[in-house]
Amino acid sequence: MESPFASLESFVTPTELFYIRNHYPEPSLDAKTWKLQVTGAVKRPLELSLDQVRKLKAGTRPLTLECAGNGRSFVVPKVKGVPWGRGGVSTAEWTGVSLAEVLDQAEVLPGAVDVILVGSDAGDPKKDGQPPGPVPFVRSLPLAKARQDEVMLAYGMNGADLPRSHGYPLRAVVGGWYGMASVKWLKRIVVTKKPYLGFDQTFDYAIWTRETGLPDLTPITDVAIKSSIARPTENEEIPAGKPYRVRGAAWVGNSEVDRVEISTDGGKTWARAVLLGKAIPFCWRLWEYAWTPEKAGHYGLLARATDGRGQTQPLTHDPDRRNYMVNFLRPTSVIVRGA
Ligand SMILES: Nc1nc2c(c(=O)[nH]1)N[C@H]1C(S)=C(S)[C@@H](COP(=O)(O)O)O[C@H]1N2
Ligand SMILES: [Mo]
Repeated sequence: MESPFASLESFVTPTELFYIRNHYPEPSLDAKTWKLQVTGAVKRPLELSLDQVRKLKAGTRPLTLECAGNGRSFVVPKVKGVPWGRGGVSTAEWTGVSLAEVLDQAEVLPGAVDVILVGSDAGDPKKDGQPPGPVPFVRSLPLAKARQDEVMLAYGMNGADLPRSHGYPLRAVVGGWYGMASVKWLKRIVVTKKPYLGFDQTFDYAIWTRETGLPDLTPITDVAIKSSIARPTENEEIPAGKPYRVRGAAWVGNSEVDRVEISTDGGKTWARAVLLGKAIPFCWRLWEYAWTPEKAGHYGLLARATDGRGQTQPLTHDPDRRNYMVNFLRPTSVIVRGA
């Protein structure tokens, strides 16, 4: 389910409007009997009830999640997968413990490299390369990322218990990474001494990189810099000669949004949008731009974000990214009507 990106008004997405991406039927878990197991390369394997998780050092912070397929329907030529428009991105206030805290409780052994997050859901992905039998939804993080404070195990969302569709009773929220790493309905954490190569980070949710010049299959991790226009919407009609509030959001994984620029002439000239509020790590930044179109006609509006490292959005979709990480500049068509 997409979030209605066009109605984006607030920094925090109301829970009922937060996008939902499920691969398999939602498991219905009973918090009274549910347990989180922590096993593998740890000194003290754990089995924690929800109450025990809640007793660990808690925190609340906002984090933005974007599905790796967000914007996929804009890719030309068409690619396979859920045809997301703009609404595969949302922000919530998450309450829970840091994954680092749980790993510390279990005492990770020397030589550990990967932390596997196992969901309670499983099914038939109907994709090439899948292992036989029901495939569980699983994703691993390298130990270094798992220990960052933006990686949480959350039981609360926007001040209430996590709803079932968002992973009740406990989910991972991996700030800065695309949504596939934020495993919902978490049941087991396995620490390993060799990198995990599960279906959801090899056949699925992987791209081609070419650091050596050779195509090298690489699990998707950090969110690429992106700006998205909420208003005007595609083919919206607006009057000439009056100020119009162009608005949207911009976000990036492992950096911060430095600036957002708007072009109303197909990229010939650019003007700075105003970044609203303050920068919050691993969260989107809302922006707006006052535009007074003088002449009637058809316009293509572009919003381009640049991050703190100078990375900006590409002009076209890189086929090495397959059907993921869609952040190329794509104009929103606007019809300006004369007075
Ligand atoms: N167990 C489990 N976790 C999951 C998924 C899933 O299907 N099963 N989908 C992932 C994907 S691809 C995304 S984008 C996010 C979406 O989280 P949301 O549904 O709370 O927005 O959850 C991730 N975690
Ligand atoms: Mo996703």
